[in-house]
Amino acid sequence: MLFTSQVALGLLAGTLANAIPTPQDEATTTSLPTAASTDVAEASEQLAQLAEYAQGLVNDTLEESSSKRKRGGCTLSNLAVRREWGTLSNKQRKAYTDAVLCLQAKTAKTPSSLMPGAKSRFDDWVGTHINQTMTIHYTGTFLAWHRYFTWQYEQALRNECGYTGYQPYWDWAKTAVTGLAASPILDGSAYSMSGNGAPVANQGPIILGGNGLPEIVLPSGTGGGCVTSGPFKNMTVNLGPVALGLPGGATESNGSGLEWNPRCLKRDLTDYINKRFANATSIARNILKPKDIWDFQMTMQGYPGSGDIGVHGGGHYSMGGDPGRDLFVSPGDPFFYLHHAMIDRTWWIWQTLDVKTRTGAAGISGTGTFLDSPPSPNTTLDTMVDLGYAAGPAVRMRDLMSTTDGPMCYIYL
Ligand SMILES: [Cu+2]
Repeated sequence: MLFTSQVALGLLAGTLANAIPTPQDEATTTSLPTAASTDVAEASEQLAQLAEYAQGLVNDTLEESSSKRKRGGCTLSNLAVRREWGTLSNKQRKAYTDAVLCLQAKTAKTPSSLMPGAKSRFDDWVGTHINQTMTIHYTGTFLAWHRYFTWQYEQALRNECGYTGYQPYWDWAKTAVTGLAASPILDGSAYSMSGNGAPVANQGPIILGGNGLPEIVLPSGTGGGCVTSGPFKNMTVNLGPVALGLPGGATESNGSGLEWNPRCLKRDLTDYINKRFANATSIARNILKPKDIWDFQMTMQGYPGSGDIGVHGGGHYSMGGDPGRDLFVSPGDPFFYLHHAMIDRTWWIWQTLDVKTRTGAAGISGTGTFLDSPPSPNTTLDTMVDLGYAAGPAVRMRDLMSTTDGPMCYIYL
């Protein structure tokens, strides 16, 4: 979607002018909420305000510097806008799922000698995530790695499958109100991301933790079986499982997860988890409370021992199923990318509240290993992020700290 810069300026300015009641507030954070409301309706309002602030700030920044970008050349005329699923037309929704099906029908780039189970281009992403799981979660790279991963996936949909839109996102706050299965994103229609799995009776609870971490017991959901409707009802999951949490507390694995293990896509939609860990209040709190990146990313993933799984875990586990409950294989459910776009959007909003600090060296905290075990060097702006056979090139952390000042150029509405 290429516009002349004047048209794009007009379009975006129009959108933002509608969203922001008092233009003089655009450049200041003083009118923004400072603490999350425990009332979810009020918290939703706060989130809308914060998102509008972020949009306004990026708009102003790009407007000022559109003729002399330092890096990347991101301007209002080539800015991609990622939208919430519910705001897309049926045609736009289908264009997205068609592109995902296209990626699943294309041959993998990963050599089968390295990963026999990687059958499709879609699997290249799953395999990369499996291979790197222990160095991209609870690490300094967590947010940036998943930002780049999702962005390259979006690029593949566009460049390899003719998709002309951008990566949509799942607003957890919306489904926490409507219920997952009733939302346009998961209602199982031809214009959804497919819906729940077939109901399985008498499922036990989900038990997280182990490895020395305290247990968290969560209820299972209303599905549990194979997805039966929508675009992904015939989808085959090829890779994994590696660490699949099953109702009742067992964990299932198939060695490294890299062998071919064809099976259906399962989901187990669990509204309780969505409402408890990823409602509007949880999101607003995650944006407003943490003053440094360590607190921000730990709140998001859940401080071990706190009993909280954060909005990141809240999203993954409210989806449930296989590979949804598998930390290693979770990108094998195409819904993963809508979840991680929302993770990225939350980080993006938080970053705009103090751009200089939060997109620079002080915006990184952590090391190269899961909870620093085994101990490893600190992640820095020069740490490389490499997506293996999914997509290149490998880039430095510094290229991933901003969505508009570097190789990427997008915002969220
Ligand atoms: Cu991940």
